[in-house]
Amino acid sequence: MLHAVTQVADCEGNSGTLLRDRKSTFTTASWMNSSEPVARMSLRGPTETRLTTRKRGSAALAALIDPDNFDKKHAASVAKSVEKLGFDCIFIGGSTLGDQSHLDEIVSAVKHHVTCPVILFPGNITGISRHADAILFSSLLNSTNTYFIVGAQALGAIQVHRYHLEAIPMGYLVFGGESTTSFIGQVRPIPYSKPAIAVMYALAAQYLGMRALYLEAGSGSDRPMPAEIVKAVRKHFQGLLIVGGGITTPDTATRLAESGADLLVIGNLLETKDFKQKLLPITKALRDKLKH
Ligand code: 1GP
Repeated sequence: MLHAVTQVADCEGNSGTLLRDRKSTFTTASWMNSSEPVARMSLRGPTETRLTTRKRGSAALAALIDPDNFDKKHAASVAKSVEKLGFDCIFIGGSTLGDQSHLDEIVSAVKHHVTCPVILFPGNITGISRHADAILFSSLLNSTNTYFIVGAQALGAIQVHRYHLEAIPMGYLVFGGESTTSFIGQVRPIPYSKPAIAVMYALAAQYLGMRALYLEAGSGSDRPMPAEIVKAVRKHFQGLLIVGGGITTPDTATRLAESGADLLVIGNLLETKDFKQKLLPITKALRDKLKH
């Protein structure tokens, strides 16, 4: 077939190629023209490997920093403190984040103060920063809006590709209807009384190739994830099982770890004045469990 090839430039002055034939016009964007090798997604990257190869027996801990509630100095100091307390990684993200330059500042500041992985936990395409070690490339599986299942992901994929970010494919399941995540993500919440529905979604995530699954009770929830749900999902999902929302006590943390969670996420507590005193018994309880 005969094509007329035309060089075009986008608004940043990067050139691309237009291929024309009688019936249709094909365009390639400038970001597609890189000759650098692309990471093979069938292989785990270094951050995912680090999270998945740690000693079993207890859950690891992730500290979630919501850029909307921190400036860079505060974020860096909290991240440094939680790493000292024994946290295994820092998540950075939020449901309402709009300012990407602020996110960049926070991620860079945190990266300079910790040695553990700094992982993006985006609620939308604004949650991507080139300075992170990896991104939870998540699909909000029980959203009613395809934008949160695959639309935002298609748009965000351009930047993930451009920045060579390590992508960790993850299914995201939201329980309870009271959280900001649930409202913004237009979620049809999974009822706590129906572990079978959670398992259905977990299996779907697994068969779709997702290597991580996040069970979300909602930030600040007064009803953290029930042990029954975590146990049922653990029995069926083989990948990295992340649980978060409303974890504020050593009892809740150990109950979720004993139920099979691999990684527990704590966010709200970091925003309180005496967060170190509140976190210490949680890290201690999980460490003690590891010894037994
Ligand atoms: C929210 O699961 C996380 O996405 C953390 O929840 O803020 O309640 O700790 P908390």
